[in-house]
Amino acid sequence: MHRSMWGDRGGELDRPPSPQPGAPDVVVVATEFAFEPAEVRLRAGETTTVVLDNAGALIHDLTIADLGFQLIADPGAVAAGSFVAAEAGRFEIRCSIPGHAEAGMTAMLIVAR
Ligand SMILES: [Cu+2]
Repeated sequence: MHRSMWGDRGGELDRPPSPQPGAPDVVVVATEFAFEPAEVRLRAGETTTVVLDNAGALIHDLTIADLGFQLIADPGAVAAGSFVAAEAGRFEIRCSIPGHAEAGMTAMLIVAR
């Protein structure tokens, strides 16, 4: 599957991964400059749908680089996508818009067995 992780923000953005019906939802709210909750817990091997709710005034994304996962939401918009974290571990969640992670837009994904 082709998906640009750090693509050209001025151009057309690629579609996020499709949500899988019936998968549990984790809602993460983005504001300037934080994710709420700051800790997301999942089970390894389960399909999970992550919903990014952008409650801020700027475009934000939710990027889990280690899992090749990214959602992008315009201000006031919601984006959703599903993935399976095959392995247990801790994975950094960041907003990849320049300066946002440094300003506090980071969170932790904790995948348990
Ligand atoms: Cu951001």
